[in-house]
Amino acid sequence: MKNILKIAVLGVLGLFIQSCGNGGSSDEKSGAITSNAAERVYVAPGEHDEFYAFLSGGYSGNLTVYGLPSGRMLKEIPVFSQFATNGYGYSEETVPMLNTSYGFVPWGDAHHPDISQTNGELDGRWVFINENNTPRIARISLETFETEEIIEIPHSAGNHSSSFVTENTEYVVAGTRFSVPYPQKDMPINEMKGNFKGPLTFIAVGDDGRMNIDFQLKMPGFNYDLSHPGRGDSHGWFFFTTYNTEEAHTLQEVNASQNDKDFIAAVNWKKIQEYVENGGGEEIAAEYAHNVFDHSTQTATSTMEDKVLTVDPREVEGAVFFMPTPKSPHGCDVDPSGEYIVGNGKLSTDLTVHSFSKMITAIENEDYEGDAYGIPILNFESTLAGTVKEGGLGPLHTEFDGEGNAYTTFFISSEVVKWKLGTWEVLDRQPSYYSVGHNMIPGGNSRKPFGKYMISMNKITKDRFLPTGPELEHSAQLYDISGDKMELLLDFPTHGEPHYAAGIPADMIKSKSQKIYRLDENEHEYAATSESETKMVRDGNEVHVYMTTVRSHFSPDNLEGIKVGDKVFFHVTNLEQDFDVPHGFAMIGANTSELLIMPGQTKTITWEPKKEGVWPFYCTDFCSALHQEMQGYVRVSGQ
Ligand code: CUK
Ligand code: CUA
Repeated sequence: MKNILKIAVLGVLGLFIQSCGNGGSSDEKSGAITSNAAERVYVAPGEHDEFYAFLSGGYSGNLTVYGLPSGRMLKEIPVFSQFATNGYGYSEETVPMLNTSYGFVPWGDAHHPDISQTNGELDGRWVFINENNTPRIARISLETFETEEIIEIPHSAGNHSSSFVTENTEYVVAGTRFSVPYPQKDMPINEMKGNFKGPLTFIAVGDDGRMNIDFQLKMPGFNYDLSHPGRGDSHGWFFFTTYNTEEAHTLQEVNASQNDKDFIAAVNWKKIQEYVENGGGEEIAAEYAHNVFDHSTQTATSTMEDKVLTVDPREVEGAVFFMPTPKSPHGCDVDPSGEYIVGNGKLSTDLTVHSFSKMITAIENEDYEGDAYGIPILNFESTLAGTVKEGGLGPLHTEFDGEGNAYTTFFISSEVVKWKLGTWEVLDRQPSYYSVGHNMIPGGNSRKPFGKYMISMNKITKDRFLPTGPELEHSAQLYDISGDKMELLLDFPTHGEPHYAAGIPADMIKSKSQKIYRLDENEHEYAATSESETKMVRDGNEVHVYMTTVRSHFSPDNLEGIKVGDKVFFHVTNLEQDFDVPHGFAMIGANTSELLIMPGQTKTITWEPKKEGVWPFYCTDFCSALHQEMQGYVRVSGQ
């Protein structure tokens, strides 16, 4: 019976996807646009947006920065992928950022950005973001808008229920989506049940932002999909949605969802922290890279770590509980008060909301319905705060406006539904174009949401923009949520596949944004901080060129004495100290990218000349009226 229902749901999904491209009348297609929508998203030339929005780039591996309400893209920040625009992941300084225990991995799948918090409110210091494929967490500075640190997550696979932070950024958390042998080993796949684990990793964040893995919780072999921190009274807890609690080794529809309910795992991390501080846990071997970008030397270093502390949740009493939650929950969202934990059961029409205070009472009363995994399973009714009925079909994610309302996305019925916390009554629903994944309200995952705007990040674009062949950018939509009803104001294209996003008032960052690197603070090993320091140094077949660039010449600009078979390092320092005057450097036939060197910065690219001759290089960024004069030659002689 249950499987028939499920097939029906999937049937609806299939029909929906077929129908959404067929358009209908253009009125239906555009949705109800408010008459003065244009004015409300218009940011006059020279004016600035009110909010920054950081959208994950999905399979682009990066993070894109937009202004709201205009929807203008301001920047793409390279994180997990090589980025030819500025040489990230190509330049010698940044190659170590992409080092992993699997070697150099030049690509990633970025899902969930989260801004650092103090007392549960956004503090604008850093954005964290997870890499799903080769498990990693990155930290991006909101002063320089550059990736400062990447830590690999050992023994994890599909780092998806990440990278959310606790109320004072004590931890950034990384949960595994795929359960795996723990530690990895060669074994039959169909013996997975009971033998695979789903490690949840708690990474401590220092005052300077530096990340270090504190402990890894060895959870049963479920899929851990998403997570949210507790806040307010529930600070000290972390909540994770799970699916495939059957531990089926094939997730073909029927196998994976036999259980009517999976769980939200409630983890009392303070208790585990205490346990670990008192010597609890077991150190096990773990190979993982920890990559840090140093701003004074402007160079990244990669260190390979070799162990991790693992904690068996069954050994720490009162640390982990399961709350049964229907229909393979996806998003796990905690409201600003910390009282409500929303499980978005993606194969359901209803939303299940748990109560934190009821959970505590249930734990005190030992109101359990089982402990099949050695972990207490709380009675479903005992933690249930309420159910949002007829929300829609296929709920995925929920955000909050700080006014007692929640906004849930429904993928299958392609809409955003506004409902009231406490009464569970549906207040409004607006279609999305089409099939929305996450939504985001600035501060919507904190104690203090800023409200005003919500964006939906949609999985299917179809007819929203001019056709650009088979491949389209995903569409995002901006809604005004300041009134009773959500008002659709704007469509805008995004980059890659944005999953989640994080938004923050521009004022909280703008004043802190660092504008240039100071030349007198440049401690790069190969910097030439004036033209008098430029030189060419040979060491065997390696040649180091200490080069400077300033409007409108390179120094030195002509190089001789280089041979076929040499490896040439161009260390280029930009002597400019004016804001927004970069220079570029590109070498004919180089099998890396160009460099984009910001004022005061030094960057390095290598070149291995293959052919004799006289070969040009030039500046790629149109930097002055004499930009076209910024060029030079390298004479390459035979061996
Ligand atoms: S997931 Cu993409 S729509 Cu990675 Cu947060 Cu739900
Ligand atoms: Cu320097 Cu163009």
